[in-house]
Amino acid sequence: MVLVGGCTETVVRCREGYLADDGMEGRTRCVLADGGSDGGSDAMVRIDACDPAAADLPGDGIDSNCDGVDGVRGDTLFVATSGDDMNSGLTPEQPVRTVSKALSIARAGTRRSILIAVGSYDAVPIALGDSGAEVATHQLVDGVTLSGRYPGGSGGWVARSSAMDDRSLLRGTITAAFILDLRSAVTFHDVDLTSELDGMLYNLSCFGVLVVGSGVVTLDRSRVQVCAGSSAPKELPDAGRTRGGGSNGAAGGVGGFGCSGDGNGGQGGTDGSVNGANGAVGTMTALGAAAAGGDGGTMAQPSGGTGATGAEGQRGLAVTMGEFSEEGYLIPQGERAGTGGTGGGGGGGGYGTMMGASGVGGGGGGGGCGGEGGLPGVSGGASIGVFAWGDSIRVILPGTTITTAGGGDGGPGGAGGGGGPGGAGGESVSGGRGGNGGSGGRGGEGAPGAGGPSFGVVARSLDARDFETETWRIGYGGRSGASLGGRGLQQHLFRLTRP
Ligand SMILES: [Ca+2]
Repeated sequence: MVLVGGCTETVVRCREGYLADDGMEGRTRCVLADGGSDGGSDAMVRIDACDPAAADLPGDGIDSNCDGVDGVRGDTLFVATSGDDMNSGLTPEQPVRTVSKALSIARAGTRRSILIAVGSYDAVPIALGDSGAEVATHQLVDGVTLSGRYPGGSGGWVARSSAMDDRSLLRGTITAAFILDLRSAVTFHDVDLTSELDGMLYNLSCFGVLVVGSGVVTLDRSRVQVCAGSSAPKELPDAGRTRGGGSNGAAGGVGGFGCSGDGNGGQGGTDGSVNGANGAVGTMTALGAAAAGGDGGTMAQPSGGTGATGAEGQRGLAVTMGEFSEEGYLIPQGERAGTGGTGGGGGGGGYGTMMGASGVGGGGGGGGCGGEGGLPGVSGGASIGVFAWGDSIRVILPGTTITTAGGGDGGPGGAGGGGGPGGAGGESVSGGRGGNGGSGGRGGEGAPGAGGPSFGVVARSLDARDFETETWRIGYGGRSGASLGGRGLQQHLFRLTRP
């Protein structure tokens, strides 16, 4: 068997320019043809040689232990687009078709190196969470190393393809790859990860790699491309409801009831010495004072006054960015807006004498209820390259490119409901008519949704030395749902703080 890299356990063949040499502890190795006197460093000699007893880590494109694969063959699972998930995955001749299958074999066994031939690999859907909803994402295994860009087949499993456009791409929905129980490490060499999202969905964030636990996450010469967080739906939230009106004042007598005991209409004047009562005030809101009740009528001015319109309800408090948890980004929701104030009660009509008759003034109408506050707008989802949740997760990105499509846009809040009408003032045959109650105030406008953030790496521990050679292409944060609101955050690194 002739192997790429130069030698096997029994037959030594060296690359052009190198010679076999039995000089080292009886083992054959390949050295430069000039005898190594001046032709190269010892490091170069070692690179071209292999030694069955050597340690052989996968992912460096070198078969150090002469077993024909990058890494240790007995610890390796093989994935190729020419493979089949009915295969064992245990030999180069029996590759599986999906990285998902290789990960499930790794989970059930002891092999921790997955070699992936050039090609695209869609995640097989798995059930997640209590709902059992299926999501196409790669569930990683603690300790696993995934290495890509091998030609596979007759091209072998040691040297990488020489064409940089030959990639090994793992595709997932929402999240390309995740692990919830990291204890040691997960490592990617020359593996690209892409997450995709159906634009019709909302309340979702996108991740390249999501990790929970502790340990080291390494993305070496990889490209991570993350979908945009979801934007708010096009439809506005429903407007707040209009609530009830005040009751009418009685003919010649008592005032009508306002909303929930506020803004009651005034009692009509009962004799010449008692004027109609003023209507009661409505309720105040954070945006306005309580609506005044109408003045009670008098003998001289028999009609009761109209109650004032209730104050507008408080606008919903705008949200900025959501919190993080081990589930990722918690998309925030603003508070519901405040209810409008109750209208003022109408004043009671004055006592009157007309055409020789006398009469009690009509009762004032009750104030109408304020309208219901508007619903908050939906916030945009986040777009995050690598999300690491845990006190001691180190993220290392040598030569890796992180691209995020950007945060989702927030939507506007719903309109407040209109105020209920005030009750009509009561009539009086001989006295003054009661004043109408004031209508309730409009409910407040719902809070706008926040624009989603766009981050390259989110982690508690961020050491700048871990991110020296990366390329960042970080999309914008999403727009706020407020008409003049800003965007969500857009940063390479975002440090989680302790809750
Ligand atoms: Ca090897």
